[in-house]
Amino acid sequence: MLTIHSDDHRLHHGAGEFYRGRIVPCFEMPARVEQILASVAGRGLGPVVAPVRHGRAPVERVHAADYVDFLASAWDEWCALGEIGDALPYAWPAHDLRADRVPDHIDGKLGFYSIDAAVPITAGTWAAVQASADCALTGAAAVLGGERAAFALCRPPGHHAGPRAMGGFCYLNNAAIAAQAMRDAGVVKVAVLDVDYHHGNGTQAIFYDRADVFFASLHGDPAVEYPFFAGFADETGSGAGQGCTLNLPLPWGTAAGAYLAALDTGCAAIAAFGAQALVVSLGVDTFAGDPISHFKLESADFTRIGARVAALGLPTLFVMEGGYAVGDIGTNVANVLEGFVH
Ligand code: Q9C
Ligand code: ZN
Repeated sequence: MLTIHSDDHRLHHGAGEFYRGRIVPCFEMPARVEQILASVAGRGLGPVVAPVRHGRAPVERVHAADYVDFLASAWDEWCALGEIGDALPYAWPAHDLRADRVPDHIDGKLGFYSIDAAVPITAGTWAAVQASADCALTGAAAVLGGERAAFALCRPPGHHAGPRAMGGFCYLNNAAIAAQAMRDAGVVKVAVLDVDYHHGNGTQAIFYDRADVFFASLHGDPAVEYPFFAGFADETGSGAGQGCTLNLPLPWGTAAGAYLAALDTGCAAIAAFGAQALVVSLGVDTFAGDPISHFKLESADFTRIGARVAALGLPTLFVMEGGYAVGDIGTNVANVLEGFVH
């Protein structure tokens, strides 16, 4: 299987995030990708290639232009204030506040264009974010060109990023950008299967009212888990997209038995939808050893996930999302890919 990877991910390296009342080192760190790359090479999973630059047009098919402008200029606006730390949001237009105008000040813009504070912007963030989207787009092109499957080793991840907001370590929604590129290349029905531990609120929002892209997600129950405000079972799509969103929230402590049963439900829905291509938002933060998550999958279970996805028989693009047990992340990701191939 082809892997698409760019060293530019290293340009994004946030210093810290809020965790239980303290600022701790970011869980979403460059070492994650280095570990995955080592495992992909060690298992002999196939060639690793650099992404092709695709520019802003395919990005703006799913994100608002003013949001992309914000991401591109945020670091310079932040530095113009003489700041030295990472740019971080701290004020949001929640509930009865004014969400109908974009603030002039960068501190206001950071809140306007985000859903939480887990999105540090550093000097190299925009370059890394673009390279990450290019990995997904290059992977989509490979699958469209006839490859059975490809693995976009994206970092930073993307599935929490909505049409006009960053959040949860995500800036551009790599999986959604890839799915839209498949649609624009003529694939009539595309499915996104999100197996990250967290609900893919951004991907859901992007496709919520559409009948051409099916979104299925298995995740920690948002009643007790980030992102808290999306991912409930009663969110099933709207308008033409009614019935094209499937949320399968699962309780803390979910292990392989219940997880794989839910995965079967998700895969059956994708088959029934009649998808002709598949994008998998591949998070491995469902692992028992993940430091910020509460499922109980073991490394061997990831091989079974890959095998079940392969059984759909669809041209498949894997897009890297979360997973924060850095010592095991390579094994777990390579197990999914190996389970798919074998
Ligand atoms: N500070 C992905 O897995 N909340 N994002 C972290 C600890 C945000 C996870 C709480 C979790 C975002 C792509
Ligand atoms: Zn996650």
